[in-house]
Amino acid sequence: MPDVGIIMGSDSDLPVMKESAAVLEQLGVSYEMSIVSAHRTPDVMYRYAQTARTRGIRVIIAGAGGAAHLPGMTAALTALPVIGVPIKTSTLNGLDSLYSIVQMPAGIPVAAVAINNGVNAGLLAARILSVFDESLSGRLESYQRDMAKSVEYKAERLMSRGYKEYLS
Ligand code: RP5
Repeated sequence: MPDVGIIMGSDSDLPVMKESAAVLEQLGVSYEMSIVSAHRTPDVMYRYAQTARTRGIRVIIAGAGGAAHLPGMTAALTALPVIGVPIKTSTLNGLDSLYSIVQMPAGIPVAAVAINNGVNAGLLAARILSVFDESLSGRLESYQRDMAKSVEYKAERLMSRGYKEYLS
């Protein structure tokens, strides 16, 4: 059974949510992906959240846009950690999604990442799982080291070549 359940309100969220899947794949973390809408398929959301733990899921990533109730409602229906991804909307730029996800009432926590930041949702899920998994923790540390190296490489290039050549 996969460790992470990635759900989203619509297939229109997939371009963002695939980034969670991609980083989990890179880190060797198993996941499943599905479309579960709090408004269009509320029964499916109930079933998904209430059976997630017994199916072996340990962390849920839920992406939603607009009146983004999926992460909060999922967190209300399970005690598993839920990470919400606010999807950028065309009308309110994703602020609606962000506020819907982040303004949870006391008692029902949802971790919220930045608007459209599917990568960080995947990384946070992996970090949660790594608390009891030394090998995964090592892979996360190596991910961070690689990231630092790539920034250092860019800094050296910018310093040695100047900004005009760097940008050309
Ligand atoms: C939300 O409504 C979804 O998460 C999506 O971000 C938004 C729009 O959905 P579609 O109309 O594109 O299916 O439930």
